[in-house]
Amino acid sequence: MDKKRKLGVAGAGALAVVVTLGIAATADAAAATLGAAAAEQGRYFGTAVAAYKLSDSVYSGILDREFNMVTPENEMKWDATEPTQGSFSYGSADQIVSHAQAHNQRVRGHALAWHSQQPGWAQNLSGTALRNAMVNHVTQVATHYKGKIYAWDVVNEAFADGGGGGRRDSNLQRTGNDWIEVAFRTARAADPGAKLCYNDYNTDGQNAKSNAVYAMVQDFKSRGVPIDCVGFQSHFNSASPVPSDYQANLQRFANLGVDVQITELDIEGSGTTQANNFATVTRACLAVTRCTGITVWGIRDSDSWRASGTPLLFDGNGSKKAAYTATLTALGGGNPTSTPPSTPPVSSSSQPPIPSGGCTATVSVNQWQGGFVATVRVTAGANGTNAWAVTMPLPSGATVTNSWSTTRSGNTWSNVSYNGRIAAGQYTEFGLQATGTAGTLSPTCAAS
Ligand code: G2I
Repeated sequence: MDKKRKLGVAGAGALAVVVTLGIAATADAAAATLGAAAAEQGRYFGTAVAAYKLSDSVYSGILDREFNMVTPENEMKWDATEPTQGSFSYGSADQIVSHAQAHNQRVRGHALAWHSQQPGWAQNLSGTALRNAMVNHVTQVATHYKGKIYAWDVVNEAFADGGGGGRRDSNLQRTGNDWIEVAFRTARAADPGAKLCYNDYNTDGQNAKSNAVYAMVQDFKSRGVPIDCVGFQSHFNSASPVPSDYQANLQRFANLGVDVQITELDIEGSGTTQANNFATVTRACLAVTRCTGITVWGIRDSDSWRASGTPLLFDGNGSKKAAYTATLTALGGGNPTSTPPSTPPVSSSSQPPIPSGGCTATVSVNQWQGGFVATVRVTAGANGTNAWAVTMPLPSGATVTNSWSTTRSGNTWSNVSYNGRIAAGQYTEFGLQATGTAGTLSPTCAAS
């Protein structure tokens, strides 16, 4: 909604002048952070996180201000979580998950099965022994994080580069072509509440590699192999630029009935060119209904695996780059250029009051044997919202294990810092995971 128009309406109509004007102005101010702006579009905005950097206050300050999804950059990989066969080590990954939960951020798990970053013992296995080790690894790790993961990269980078359109050769591939579907079925059994993704690079446009992934997803959907999402890493530079058919490629995967996500975005470059590329990628995601979020692969340029290419949204000092502003603007956010008047316009008691606007809430439930995820959509009424609270009793026997983008007090679910403001007619979503049976949930919404 147009800020000037909204303020004009408030100014002209004001009866309960001071209070209502204040709320209307705030409600319509564009979101000021990446996470908040993405949330207003029903998406998340995430970043890769390294556990050892959480004690850096510049790093964690940006993380907690801007992002509402995190991906452990290395801490959930096989070499980190099972350094010795059968002996699991979750310290660094748990640190990231705890930090995320304390800051209302969700977690993308990365990655359960991958040819790279395997512990030495797994690199030396083959055949049935390796297959069994992989299944055990997926089961153990997905069970450890059950209820805490929004989406798992179940299998990472399993297809070959180049024109062949086939699988990448690896020790896992040599255990049999069905290793990927076995990994997905195993992950579903361990954590039925997590979305299960296939994740890869050089699949961002239509090419032989993405065609091969497409055929696999189509095959999985037709045979009922559990797959919910496809991740497009989106590591771009001059040798691998943003493809012109990027959006079309996301859309064709979404049309197969999976969510799509941009999972490791970085774009080498600087200035306006880089900013325009980030805006293009962001707009492509927003244009695809099932593109549920964007994750950048690090916070500051100096945090990047490609640091010399300065491919991220913050410079080495933690200052916002042009690429940051372009991304925020593409998300519909940004600092308002016009500020509300400091003194309210003179009111006239003959004019009608501004309608309170209010909000409505609807819920969708994904129920499985023993648990469910409820996703609640909060839609703002005529005035937008500054804050909201949804009342939604759960049936007895349902126990909440996790929630995101909300704070809970008993049966009341309230906004967090970044999603209280919703423009008129727009919506945000929050969610919860619980054990038990959802039954019929009846949310009611109150706004201020
Ligand atoms: O390579 C970029 C990404 C491509 N897609 C999968 C991602 O998992 C991958 O991330 C990178 C991390 O950003 C790097 O940080 O994966 C690399 C390993 O494949 C990570 O690099 C490793 C170094 O190779 C290790 O020497 C180092 O011990 O990071 C480790 C932890 O700092």
